[in-house]
Amino acid sequence: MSRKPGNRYRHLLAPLALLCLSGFNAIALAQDTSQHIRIELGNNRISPSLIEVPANTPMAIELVNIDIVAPHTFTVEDKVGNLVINQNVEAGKTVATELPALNAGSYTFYCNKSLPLQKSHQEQGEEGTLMVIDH
Ligand SMILES: [Cu+2]
Repeated sequence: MSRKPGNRYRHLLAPLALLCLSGFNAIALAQDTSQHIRIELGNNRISPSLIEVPANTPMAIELVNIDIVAPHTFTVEDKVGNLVINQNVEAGKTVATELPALNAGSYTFYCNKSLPLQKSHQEQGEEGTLMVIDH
């Protein structure tokens, strides 16, 4: 049986590509407003789970709901519990919006959906950390 050496790892390429596409890179860094941040909602997570943005700078964000059934939200509260953003995204849809300028600090982002008698989406893993950094 002969095997071409070049084909040896071909079976690994598709899974690797999928990992990359699925936001396996867990950190999004945005240096300035010329960039926008793509954020995926669904499958019991929000990806990337760590997002870093500059302080006092509104940032364009693209919210992609990769779930084909359920709506999800991208929700951020400030330190006293006021909503900074609470954007709903229907199943399979993408919403382009803006993360408002924020003071430096660490914020939690999460999905605020929940169904009766089930853990909330946040409790199921749909959350992450937004680091707002002074420059
Ligand atoms: Cu959700």
